[in-house]
Amino acid sequence: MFDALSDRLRKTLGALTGRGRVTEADVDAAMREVRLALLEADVNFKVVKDFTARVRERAVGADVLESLNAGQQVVKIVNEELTALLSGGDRTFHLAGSPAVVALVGLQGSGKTTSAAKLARHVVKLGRRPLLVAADPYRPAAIEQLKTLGRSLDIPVFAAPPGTPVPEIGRLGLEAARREVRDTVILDTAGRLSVDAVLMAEITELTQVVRPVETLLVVDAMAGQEAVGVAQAFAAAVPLTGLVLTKIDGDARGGAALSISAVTGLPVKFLGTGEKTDALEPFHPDRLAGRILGMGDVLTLIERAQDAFDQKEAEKAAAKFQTGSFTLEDMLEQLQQVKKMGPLDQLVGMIPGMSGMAKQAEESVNRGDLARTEAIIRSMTPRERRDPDVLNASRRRRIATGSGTSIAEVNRLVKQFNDMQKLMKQLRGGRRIPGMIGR
Ligand SMILES: Nc1nc2c(ncn2[C@@H]2O[C@H](COP(=O)(O)OP(=O)(O)OP(=O)(O)O)[C@@H](O)[C@H]2O)c(=O)[nH]1
Ligand SMILES: [Mg+2]
Repeated sequence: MFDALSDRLRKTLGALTGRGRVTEADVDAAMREVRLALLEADVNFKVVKDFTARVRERAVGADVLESLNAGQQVVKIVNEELTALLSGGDRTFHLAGSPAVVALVGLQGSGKTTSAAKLARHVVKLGRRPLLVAADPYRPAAIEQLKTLGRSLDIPVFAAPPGTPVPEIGRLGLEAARREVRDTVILDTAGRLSVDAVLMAEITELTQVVRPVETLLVVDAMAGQEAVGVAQAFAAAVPLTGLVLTKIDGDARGGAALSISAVTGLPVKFLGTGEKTDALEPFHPDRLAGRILGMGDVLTLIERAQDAFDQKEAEKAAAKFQTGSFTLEDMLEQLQQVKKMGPLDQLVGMIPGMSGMAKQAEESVNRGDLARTEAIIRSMTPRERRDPDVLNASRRRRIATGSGTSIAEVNRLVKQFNDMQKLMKQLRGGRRIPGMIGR
């Protein structure tokens, strides 16, 4: 998502930074391009109009245009305003109350049930004991879906007998939470195909009974402009505290999702980035703005790395590197760690100045480069992994066959590894390469 928008904005802004002097006319031309890019990405037209007007006003200010790095300053203003656009409201995820009650509402299929499970997992990480409550009594399959998710996460799910009115389910859910000493209740409510009065009345009544500290509207980021209207209707009927934007991993233009917060004033609290229960990210407007403008997203990258990398293992690997005892076995281990961080093209796209390389990385992934490297190492015996010097022609042929690759590929990997060892030796020799293993 946001790829097309990102491409266009980067091109426009790139032209601006590359220029020695920037005139008011240059700014106007760039803003026309920015406006088109945003409209084409399906951002709400009023939001676009306000946005470009604000950027222009700041950019044509005398001290900007006369400065030596005017182009960069304009880009910085775009970045700041885009961040501000996404920053509406209080983004803190509040968990006050005993139990703290979080209710999820939204249209059918927007991702409520999935997000309920994701949030439950999220609060477990915060050290809490959640209870999931199935407040969608109309479809037995809906209850079953939540139970399955709960089971997979080892989180209890409360469901009331069929026919129980929704507000009563809420009340019973709270009772169950107190009984089972659960400090967080996450309510999964039923969706409708469109906003209707009965649904709104039901949710209003439910929130009056359970008094959620967070009532989050779950919005499918793939939905177009109508999502903005839906959000407004929900906001008018229920005291919403924020938004969860789901399916951010999809390939829709995403502009509508960018508009909802600006139009309703509701903060985006979480992003859903995949179908699995770990695909939930707290929302950081500055990071998303940076990602869209191709400025990378180093903070998210660092967080993911911290999540995926075992600190002890990383230190061990670094130590091995320094003593020159890093083997192919260790390389395989490191490959696993990188894989845990997520798709390589996404990772590369997060590094500033590298988003252009994301495509290359994607191609490399599509060609299966990593997987082939892994297959080659896996086809080696432990001895070969520790000491690639024993790899004669017949061993290499066996490995190529075993891994479904070619002898040329095996040779290339061994050569890469030998080059790396040379580098390790140089490091040991005291010649430090700046920026490598910074310890
Ligand atoms: N790719 C992707 N798929 C998602 C995400 N969130 C939910 N989905 C998928 O969207 C579909 C609907 O999700 P549900 O959680 O069942 O939606 P719901 O709002 O509970 O639906 P109803 O209960 O029928 O109103 C499922 O196939 C989910 O796997 C996400 O962040 N990314
Ligand atoms: Mg559901």
